[in-house]
Amino acid sequence: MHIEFLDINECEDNTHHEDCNSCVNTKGSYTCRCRYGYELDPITKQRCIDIDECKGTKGTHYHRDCHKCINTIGSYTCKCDEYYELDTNEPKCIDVNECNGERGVDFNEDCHHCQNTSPGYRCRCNAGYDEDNTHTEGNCIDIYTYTELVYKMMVLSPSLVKMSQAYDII
Ligand SMILES: [Ca+2]
Ligand SMILES: [Ca+2]
Repeated sequence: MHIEFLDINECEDNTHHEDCNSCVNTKGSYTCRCRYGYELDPITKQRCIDIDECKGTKGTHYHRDCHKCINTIGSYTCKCDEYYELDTNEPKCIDVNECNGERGVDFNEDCHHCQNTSPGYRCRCNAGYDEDNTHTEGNCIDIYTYTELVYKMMVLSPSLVKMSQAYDII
């Protein structure tokens, strides 16, 4: 005896799960094809669920330049470290070019010639200034102010004063 299955086409009837991205009718049932960023629910196989990319491996499931992965429905985004910003095209962190910004706002007021680095920036200074690029944010220091500071330190330190007197500096 041959029994003919009466198949209901849930895809045509629109009785499939609303989270089924693309309905595929099967004999006696249906399944789904899922959009990028979604996967088939392994239990029901009748709906698409968000992939938590952040639970995966950096560089494989989410971008290697994503500092802190934050899962979103259908995708993910990144929280970036200081001196970095989120790229507009990809979920990754890119260096901020502070030098393209405004003096005194995006880079130090005293930075004469800003040069972008990743992270931060360094400074080239005019004559009479010392370049201080030991920190992420470069700076230019007036040599005169610096010399004056050293002189004051010598004056305030008795041993140095004695030493300087011995050498007839003061
Ligand atoms: Ca996701
Ligand atoms: Ca930078």
